[in-house]
Amino acid sequence: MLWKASLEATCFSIPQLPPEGTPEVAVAGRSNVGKSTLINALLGTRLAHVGATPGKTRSINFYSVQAATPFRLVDLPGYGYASRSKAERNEWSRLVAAYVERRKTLRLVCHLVDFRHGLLGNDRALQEWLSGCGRTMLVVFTKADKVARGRHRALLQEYVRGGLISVDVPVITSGESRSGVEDLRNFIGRFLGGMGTEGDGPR
Ligand SMILES: Nc1nc2c(ncn2[C@@H]2O[C@H](COP(=O)(O)OP(=O)(O)O)[C@@H](O)[C@H]2O)c(=O)[nH]1
Ligand SMILES: [Mg+2]
Repeated sequence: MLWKASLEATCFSIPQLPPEGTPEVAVAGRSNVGKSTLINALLGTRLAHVGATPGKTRSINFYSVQAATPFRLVDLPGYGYASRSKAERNEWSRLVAAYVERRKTLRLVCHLVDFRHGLLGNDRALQEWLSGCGRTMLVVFTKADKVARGRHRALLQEYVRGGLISVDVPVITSGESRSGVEDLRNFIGRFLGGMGTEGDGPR
């Protein structure tokens, strides 16, 4: 099923966050992991800005998505961009922490990880933090077009054995070739559709 989406809000500070409403699916990952590219592929638009220079997005962007279960896709600013100033990093963590730790309508966090590299130190830190907050996450590998097709299975197994937290088998995607994008769209649709009125996950 096709989704229709529009940019609902761009927030640089806590008071700018839109009121809690429809369920939210957030997308998180290191700067340059391919977050904007994947969001555009998922939504079938060019709403998200694909950057040549990493670490530019400091805002949380909310996309309102019309689907079988309407929801908001939430673009969290990327982390791990070292040359940012300390003050800027603090501002980042305050805003993201306020959102991730307190948002009642946040149902799922898609954790984007570069398929070529697997989980790096700060990816593991993110996973621990999210699970400590009781958040449900799904690992989504990106840039799969950069890895030979024949290696996908073994590499996925290697990453899973190396330890990762994911509510289901990680989805392998490429925003560039669009492979896996439909699988992710279907997963999100099923996940949101399967939620009880209490907001429970599907399984
Ligand atoms: N080969 C390839 N390059 C990608 C893919 N997704 C993103 N990129 C490139 O990676 C860079 C960062 O992408 P962007 O979506 O802005 O990453 P973000 O910082 O996580 O939002 C850009 O140069 C993109 O063209 C992908 O699936 N395959
Ligand atoms: Mg981006």
